[in-house]
Amino acid sequence: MVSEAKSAIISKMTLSVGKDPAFATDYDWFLACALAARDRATLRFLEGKRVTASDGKKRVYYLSLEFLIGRQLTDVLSNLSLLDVFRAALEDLGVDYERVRSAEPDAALGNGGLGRLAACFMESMATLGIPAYGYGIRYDHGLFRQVIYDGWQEEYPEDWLSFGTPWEFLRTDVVFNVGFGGSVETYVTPAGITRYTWHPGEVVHAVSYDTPMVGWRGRSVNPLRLWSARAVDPLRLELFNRGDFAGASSDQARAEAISKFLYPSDETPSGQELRLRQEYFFVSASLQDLLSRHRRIYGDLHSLPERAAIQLNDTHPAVAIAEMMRLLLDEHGLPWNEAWAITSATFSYTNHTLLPEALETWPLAVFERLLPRHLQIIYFINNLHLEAAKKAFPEEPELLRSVSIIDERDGRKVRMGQLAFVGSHAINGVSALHTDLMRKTTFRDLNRIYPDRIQNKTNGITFRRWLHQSNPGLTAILKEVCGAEVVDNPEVIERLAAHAGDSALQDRIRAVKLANKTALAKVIAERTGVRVDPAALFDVQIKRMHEYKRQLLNLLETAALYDAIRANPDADWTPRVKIMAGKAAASYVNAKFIIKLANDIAQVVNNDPAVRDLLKVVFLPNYNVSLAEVIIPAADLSEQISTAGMEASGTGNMKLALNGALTIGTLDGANIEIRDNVGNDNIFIFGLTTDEVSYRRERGITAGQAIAASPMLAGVLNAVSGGRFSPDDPGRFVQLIDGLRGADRYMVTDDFDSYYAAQRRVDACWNSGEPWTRSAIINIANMAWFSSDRTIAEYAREIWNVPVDL
Ligand code: H2P
Repeated sequence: MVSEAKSAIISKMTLSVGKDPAFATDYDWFLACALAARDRATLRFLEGKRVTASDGKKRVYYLSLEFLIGRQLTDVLSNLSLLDVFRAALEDLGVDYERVRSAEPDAALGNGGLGRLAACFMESMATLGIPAYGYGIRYDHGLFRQVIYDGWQEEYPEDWLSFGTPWEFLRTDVVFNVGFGGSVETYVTPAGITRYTWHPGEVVHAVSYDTPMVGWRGRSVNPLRLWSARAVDPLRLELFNRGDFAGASSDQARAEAISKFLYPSDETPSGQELRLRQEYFFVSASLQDLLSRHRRIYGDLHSLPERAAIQLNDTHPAVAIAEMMRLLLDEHGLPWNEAWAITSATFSYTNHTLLPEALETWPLAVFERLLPRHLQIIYFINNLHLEAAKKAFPEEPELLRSVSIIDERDGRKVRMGQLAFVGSHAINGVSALHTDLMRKTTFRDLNRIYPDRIQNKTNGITFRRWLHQSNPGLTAILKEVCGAEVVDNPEVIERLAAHAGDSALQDRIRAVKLANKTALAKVIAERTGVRVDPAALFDVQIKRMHEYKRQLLNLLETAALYDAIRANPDADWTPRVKIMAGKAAASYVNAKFIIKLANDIAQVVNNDPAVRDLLKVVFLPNYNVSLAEVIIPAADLSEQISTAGMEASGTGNMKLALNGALTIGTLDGANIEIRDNVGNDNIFIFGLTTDEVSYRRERGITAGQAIAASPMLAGVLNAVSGGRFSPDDPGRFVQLIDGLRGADRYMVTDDFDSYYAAQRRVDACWNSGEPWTRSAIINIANMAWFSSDRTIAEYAREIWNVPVDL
């Protein structure tokens, strides 16, 4: 095996990379290994496609604007059971696997949880043997690279593709035309039927690239098919010959802009025509592709719902409902009712947020300019939908406003959530609480009209990447204590619980954690210059920077703790390292100020000899999947402190608990289900509940009361807004803090005291030693349910109607 791998790697190095191994760089070795690994995945990949077609198996199509896959090499090798073999082969060749692995660029084709969920789902679908295609965009530049300069975030283009990627196959024969703009022609057939033809004003090519997604033990390999935009004519020769070189390539530049770069999720939607172009581009190509596959295999389109399930990952691909109707009506000549029956039986939609500003809408004018035929179709769908609503609830004209796909208030808009809901047979939330809130708030009226559509599918994470690969030390212990089958069946992790009090096991768990923390401490020193003690409590908050996720609450507590330590330096403090990482959308001013505050606090605290090693603050730049793989196994405390009702689920919370971190969190999203699984004694819950949050909101209770009641809070707000951490610019944080003193939309002030108190419970538990480790073990033991294999099995059975044996 090892010798085979060695010759495969050498052969790729010489014949594909074109390098003499003696002169190969780490990146060359990565290329050679990736190509050798891809060969092994490809045979299975092709075989899977053949069998699916010949056996008439139903396929799942997962449409997502984001796939946050990160690095692939370890994932692919490990899932093909070749990791040790390749490691040994490289060692024989005098090459260190770790360096080779790190030479791979991190594919950051997503923002955060939503994109990473799509990547975990692709892996789980392949693991469960579900034939699936992931469809998305092959962005030249993924999420921006974050550089922290003088404490501020700066954004630079990310360049994962600048040297190509060895994982993908270009499919030169899978190219589709995607149109934009133009006009719609109406005509009546001799049989008296009105038909429509769309004449787009502009056409671009969608070119496909397939990356194999390998399931555990290579059970199956599915394609992630990403579309790249190309101009139909790369160059306008007549302009070029006249010397207008820029004009000659302007069509190309306009077309290629579509797959140039991933939008950060919280950019304001206004004026972002390009984003709508991106959405329609990949949706149209994907639907054309899957319809042509279906016709090739089965002939007739009426059987589509039996052979295909299309999952919309949030509303970003929701225009697919209108595009499917257009293709069936205009291109394939089906009558409306048949087309609608096929569409609604095939589509399902996952909602990931209830934040009003994140619910996608498009101004009618933009929509009409870009997609005139689709707007007609949407009007038609809406008319039928409103008719049905009127019939069901004749006494409630108000209801029509809330369920309409067209928002008639301040400037008419298309509401993508309503469109996705109306066109799907199943709609799901991503945690029990979130789904409940969907039914009660945002989709309340739609839920009354279509009462059985909303389901819950609590998110999950793939244990292959987030436990086995990223934490081999812990995995080795689990194999020994729970049995080697733990890597195939996470449920046996539960066996660990019986040994939670065993001091030998506790010592081993602590030793693994310490080793992981030492590795993280090294990264922290390299990237920030700050030296931290691995024996201290590592307190971690890693996620997109957003006010509802309340990094600011964490920072205020840090500032208060700092003051408390200074006031009483000889007390029995728990040495802590506060570690934060995350990116702020480029246009999100407050989130960027919060990053600056984190760095300003770090500057003051880390350089104050009075606090010694009792408190250190670190903001790690450029958070991505690879960095998460280092931070998560090293965390002692997991910060999941969003305002109750605002975090749909969270998945970082699951990764951290699985790796033995205890959670400090609100009763929000999947935190509630984590608590139910690990038990109240093994988690630190604090803060307002969802009901209390809405009560305050409805009554307009603002921050005044909380501040008046808490001298510590008042003190810390004054300190931050008075320039205590920003002596170079004392007014820097006035506005940020004034936001808390006023509306405090995210109720930071209301939760401050209970958060501070919960942190002191954390200190006491940590100081007690044994009970902490016991709780950590109980957390690990009870996380099996959060495997994305469980989540995908539920989607398969309850939404997609696809067989699965789990
Ligand atoms: C979002 C939600 C999370 C959820 C995730 C996946 C949009 O991710 O906010 O609560 O777990 O989708 O369903 P994020 O905030 O991490 O970008």
